[in-house]
Amino acid sequence: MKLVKAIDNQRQVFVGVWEDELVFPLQAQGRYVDSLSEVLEQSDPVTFIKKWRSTSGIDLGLITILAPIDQQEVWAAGVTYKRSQSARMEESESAADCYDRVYRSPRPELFFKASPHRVSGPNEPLRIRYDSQWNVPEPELTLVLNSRLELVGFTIGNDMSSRDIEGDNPLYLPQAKVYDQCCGLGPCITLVDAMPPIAATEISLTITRAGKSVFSDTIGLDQMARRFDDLIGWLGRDQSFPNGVFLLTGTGIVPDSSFTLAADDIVDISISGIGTLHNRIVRFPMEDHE
Ligand code: DO4
Ligand code: MG
Repeated sequence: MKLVKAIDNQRQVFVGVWEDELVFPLQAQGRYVDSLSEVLEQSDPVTFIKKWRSTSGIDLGLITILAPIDQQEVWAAGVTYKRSQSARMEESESAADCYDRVYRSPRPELFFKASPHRVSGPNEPLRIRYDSQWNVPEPELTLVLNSRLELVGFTIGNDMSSRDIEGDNPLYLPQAKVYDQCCGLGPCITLVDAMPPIAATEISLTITRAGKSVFSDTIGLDQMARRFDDLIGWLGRDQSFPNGVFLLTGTGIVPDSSFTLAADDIVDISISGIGTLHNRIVRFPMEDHE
């Protein structure tokens, strides 16, 4: 089952079940369910959805799909694939050892990625910081956790990253990672039961510039060096998430060091069982910030 958050042309926000070209809104006791948390917090989300799913669907063309988030925080894990470890060691000569050690340590790298207002949904712009010259998208399977830190579903995440800022000094990581429009999420949340076996799940990234593909790659989730339950356990150590939390699980795809994103590039990230997250890249000139 795939859940979306959407808005119709009357500005009504609702949560619905996505099937092919139709979305079936959830209507509980005569009102639209407009928060994903209301579903994700249920002890049995599937029963709740079956009970309140409308019988008539709305054509996808008549609504706008929003980022699948309410008030949740967004966190991310890093250096969970060999490719991320080697790319980071290359970009950060002075601190290469940090990345090697974190790849091997029991304690993973976990960092705060975004509050909801910094998140872009499908078809919304994602940004390159104006003070950075070397940028990449990071396509990441994203865990959807409720306030009890139960894994309820999966979505696609894009952990936009400024490689020159992080490479200059790892203490600049929050600036390389957190800014307006720094994180893509969507297009839907696939509930755990509907996800294909994790060992058969693939993540693909395509970057298109002026109509031509300039980068594409695919990685299997079986290449990830960490387990979901381990990451969730570390994330929940001595901290609570009253609204639930999203956890991006790290990238296994990093373009060669000669590649940087540019304004107007189109980024498509596909993950088996979820779909494709499509975004255009924007960058605002320095003058706009002075
Ligand atoms: O260590 C920096 C960030 C790593 C990261 O975001 C990733 O591996 O995906
Ligand atoms: Mg990342």
